[in-house]
Amino acid sequence: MSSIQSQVIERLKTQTIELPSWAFGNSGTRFKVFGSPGTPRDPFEKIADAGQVHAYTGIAPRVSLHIPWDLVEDYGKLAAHAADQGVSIGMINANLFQDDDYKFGSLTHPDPAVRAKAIAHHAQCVEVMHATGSKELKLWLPDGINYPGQDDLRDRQERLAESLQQIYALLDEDHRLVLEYKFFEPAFYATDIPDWGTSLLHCLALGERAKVVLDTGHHAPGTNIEFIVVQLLRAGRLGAFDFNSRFYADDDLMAGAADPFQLFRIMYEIVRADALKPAHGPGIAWDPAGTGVNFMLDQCHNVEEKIPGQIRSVTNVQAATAKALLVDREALSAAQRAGDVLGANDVFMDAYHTDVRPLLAELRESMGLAPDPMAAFKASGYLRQIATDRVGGTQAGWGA
Ligand code: PSV
Ligand code: MN
Repeated sequence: MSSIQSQVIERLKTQTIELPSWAFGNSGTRFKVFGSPGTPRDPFEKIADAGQVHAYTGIAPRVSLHIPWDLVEDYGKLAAHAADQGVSIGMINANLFQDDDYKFGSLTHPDPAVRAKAIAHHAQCVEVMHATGSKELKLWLPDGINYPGQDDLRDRQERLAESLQQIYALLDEDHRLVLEYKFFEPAFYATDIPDWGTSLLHCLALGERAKVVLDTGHHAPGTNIEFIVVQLLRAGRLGAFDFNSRFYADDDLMAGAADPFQLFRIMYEIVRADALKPAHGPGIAWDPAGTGVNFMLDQCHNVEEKIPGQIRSVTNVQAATAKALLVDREALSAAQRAGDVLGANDVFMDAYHTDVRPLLAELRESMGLAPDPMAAFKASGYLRQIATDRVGGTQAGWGA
């Protein structure tokens, strides 16, 4: 093993990826949601499944909750259960997209009573943060309009700014607000936070504990996402990723499945900016105003097995990171300075074409893990066990 490879292994040991609780429930398209044997019936079972992903990959120690999908009576009990499973509660995601009152918007709604209701929902999320020790509140709005003239574009921005200020004021000093953007859907003509620029402007107006969330599926085809990563890192405002893959729109497929090269290019910019160090973790001082990024997955497993789907996504992000760390930065910058276009591209592509599987196996063995997490999980019998144990009740799904 070369000294570069050993350095890469040491860097990879510090990486963490946060899992979405909803990845473990059933999901689908507007055509059909398929059930599957062993699907969790409640947040406790979702967290148990997330614990398996961490147990086999060693780098997925947090689970993000979505409220009200993950409503429970006693969040102290849920946090203690998470600790028993070897994980902790990560971000709290607000839900502004499944209530009849939000037909014409939530934080941008023309009716102040509806806006007040949407703001109050965030107060409920902050209570969950207090009970679970979560430090990050994540917002994504479905708000927008379908027809020109349907509502006033500028007024909607003013209402949004005012609502966001009220939500920001609900947070403690050690809390962070992260604001996600999406270019379309469910609104089609104009979305109220369609892009990183709009999200960033609102975050800048709020204060230094407000950061942007970049969901890789929320861009038009062909968008250079790594360029956005560069800009947000320069501004110190990249709060989190929602990693997933897309072929067409917001497909929410496994990260790195559709375009592993794009994932590599994104992770290269992270490594280039020295932003791999996780925002949270043992020995890391949490700084809500700091530049730490939360690397999260936001995915749905509609036809594939869910726990293996999460394991595959985590290891895909890890493999892309390993390749990004292998880029010979000195050789790259020498070629760039010399104007050696193909030479620079070669250095970059060399790292991408490296087979990092042996290095990752070595990393896992050094962490006391099986070299092949997927094979080890499948051999464990957990899937058979949950299919036998979780009989009766209602399987959790998109919306519960
Ligand atoms: C919206 O499409 C989104 O990406 C947001 O992050 C939501 O909270 C999540 O999906 C829920 O599936
Ligand atoms: Mn998302």
